Amino acid sequence: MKVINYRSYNHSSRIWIQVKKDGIERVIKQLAHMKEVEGIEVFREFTLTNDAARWVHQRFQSSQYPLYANNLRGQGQIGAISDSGFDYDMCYFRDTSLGAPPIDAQAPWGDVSENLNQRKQIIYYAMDATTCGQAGTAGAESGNNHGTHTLGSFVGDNFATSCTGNNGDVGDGMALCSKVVLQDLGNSLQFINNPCGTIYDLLSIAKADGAYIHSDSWGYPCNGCPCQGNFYGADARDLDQYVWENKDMLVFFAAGNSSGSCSGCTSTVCSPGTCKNCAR
Ligand SMILES: [Ca+2]
Ligand SMILES: [Ca+2]
Ligand SMILES: [Ca+2]
Repeated sequence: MKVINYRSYNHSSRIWIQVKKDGIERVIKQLAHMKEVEGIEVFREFTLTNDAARWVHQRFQSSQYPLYANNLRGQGQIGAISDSGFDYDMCYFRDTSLGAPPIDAQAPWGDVSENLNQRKQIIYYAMDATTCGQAGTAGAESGNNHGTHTLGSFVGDNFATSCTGNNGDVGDGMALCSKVVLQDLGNSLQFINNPCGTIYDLLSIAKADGAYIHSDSWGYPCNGCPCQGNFYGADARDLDQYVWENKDMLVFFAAGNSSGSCSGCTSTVCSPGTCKNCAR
C-alpha cells in the first residue's frame, strides 16, 4: 500500500492510497474496521466536459439576449473558473495596457496578489505541475483549447467592442463585463487527478480573491452504459460541504457530454456534477 497524498480540512481529512489489485479486499476490510474511517471509495480520473452558447441559456432562441436587454452583463462581478490551461493573451481576455495578469505558479496558493485593475483576468493560478508542490506553467498547453473555450463562454469579451454597449462581439461570453480568477489545472487536470487537491481547495482559493461564482466543466466520464460516473461520492460531497460553509458561493458544473453517446442511459450527469447545492 502506498500513500499518494493527504489533505486535511475542518470537516474531514482525505487520504489517497494506491493498493495492489490482489490485496485490495484485505486492505478494504482492515480500513473499514478503523473507527476513524468515514468512507472508502475508488478514485476515478476526471475528464473535460461542456459545450455551450449564450443564447441557449438566455432564451433558447438564436440571437435573443433578454439578460443583456436588462443590462445584466456581469458588471462589478468576479467569476472563477478551473479547467485546462487558458490562452490569457487572446483578444477576449487580454488587457492591452497592463499586459499579462499576475501569475501564482506554486503552492502556497494565494501569496501573489490579484490585480483588480486588470480588464478581465485579475489573477492566473498555474496549478498544472505534474508533481504536487512544484511550479506550474501559465498558459494553454499545445493541443488543448478546452480551458480557453470554457473561459470564453463564461466571461470572454473581445476588446473590439465595449462589453457594455451591445450584445457582444462574435465569440464574447455570457458575463462579458465580469472579471475572472483563473485556475489552470493542466491538460490532464493534473491538480485534481494526481491529486494535489480537491474542489474544496479550488473554491477556497477563488473566494479569497473575491469570486462568488465558480465555473467547472470537468468531471468523471460516463465509462459506458450504465453510466459509472453517475453517483454521489466524495468529490460531490466536498463541493456541498464548501457551499454549506459558504452559502454565498454559487458553483456551476457542466452536465457532461455523454447523453448523446450513451444511448439508453438516462442518468449521464457525472460526479462532482451530481452535487446537490450547485447549478448544472
Ligand atoms: Ca498551463
Ligand atoms: Ca504561490
Ligand atoms: Ca466585446
